[in-house]
Amino acid sequence: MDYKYLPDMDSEVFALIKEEENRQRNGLEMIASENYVSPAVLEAMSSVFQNKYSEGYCGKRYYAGNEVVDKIEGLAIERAKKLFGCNFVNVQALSGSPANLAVYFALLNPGDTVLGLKLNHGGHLSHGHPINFTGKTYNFIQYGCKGETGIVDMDEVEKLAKEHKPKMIVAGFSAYSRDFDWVRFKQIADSVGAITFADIAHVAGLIAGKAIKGPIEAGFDVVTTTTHKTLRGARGALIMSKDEEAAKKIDKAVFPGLQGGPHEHIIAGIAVALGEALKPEFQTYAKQIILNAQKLSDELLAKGFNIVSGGTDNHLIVVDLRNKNLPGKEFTDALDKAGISASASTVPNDPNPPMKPSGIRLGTPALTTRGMKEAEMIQVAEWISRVADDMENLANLAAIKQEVETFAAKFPVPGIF
Ligand code: DSN
Repeated sequence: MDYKYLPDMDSEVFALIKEEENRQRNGLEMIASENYVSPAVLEAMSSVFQNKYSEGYCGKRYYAGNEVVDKIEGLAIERAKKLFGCNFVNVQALSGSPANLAVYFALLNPGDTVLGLKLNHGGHLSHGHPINFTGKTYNFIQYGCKGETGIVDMDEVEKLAKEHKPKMIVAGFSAYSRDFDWVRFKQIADSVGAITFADIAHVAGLIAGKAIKGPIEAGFDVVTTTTHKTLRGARGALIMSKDEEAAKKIDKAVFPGLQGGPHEHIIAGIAVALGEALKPEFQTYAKQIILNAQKLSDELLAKGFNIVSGGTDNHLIVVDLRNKNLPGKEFTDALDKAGISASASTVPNDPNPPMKPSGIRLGTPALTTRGMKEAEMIQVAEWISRVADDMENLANLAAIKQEVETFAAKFPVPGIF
């Protein structure tokens, strides 16, 4: 971005923005939930929509002066409907957890029984973890992966559904690398009369880019997603639903139930990103993300790393580091010193607690946005392996960081000039 006013008006903030630009440009961003938005998305996010209060929905706002806001929010909604093939969309939820909260608040009563994937098998806090609001408010029963396979045990989902007769089944994840069997989830839910709710935050861009199948075509009732991961938009969320009755309840849950004024400048940035995702180039991007993740997985396997489930169908891999005797958190710290940003992750049936997990999660959406392809993944795997071989050696890490920086300079980051 070109900064015209900040350098003089607030040199302190400007310096920090430049510092963060350098960090993002010089390193390799492999946190699976992160990405780089386009300069057009950045511009829309910093527009004058920031100045407006617009509680309510299109055509029904509490304050005056929302005729243009109605148009931008309406545009975001129409683009989301077209991209995902859904009937109703709410674009006001501030991010993924608030979006999920709105769905529960709209469609459940406290104490209702819900099925969700365990956090340490790849699920999300908002899918019923006991320390989360969701786990404290609803009666979550958690399903997991089958044995050591790293693949969701659909027979267990069916068994738990028949036993507990949940009001809702949540299908979704934040650290899971295999295709979700949306069709079987729907069949199981239908057999016990449960509402189907999918959280596709991680893979929304892959679904939008037609690289993998999604839950809407499988007939799910409600689907939420953040907008800033593989979908590569401003940081917010979409709540998509199939029928009008549910959509009305969800709108009411978001506002006035949980939130006040929506962030219309962010909704403008989401509209721009959805427009980008509707273009054919986005489909090429989505497919390349997966090819890159699969190549990275193959390369790491060849170097003796243990990949949960043996590979990936999406944008991420979870590496079980127990055979390498490397703790996940310390390994991500070492990678960071070598210029590679990743997140520590539990592995299925992890013997260690979430704050000291046995694995790491690596993703390819951000590297793919920079134009990297399979050939570059070979090099990236080589650096990861070199860090693992001599993690305590600061000179080794500094030398890799230097190489990473020279390499990264060849791949521009959108929005950083
Ligand atoms: N923080 C996100 C992730 O990294 O998956 C989920 O909320």
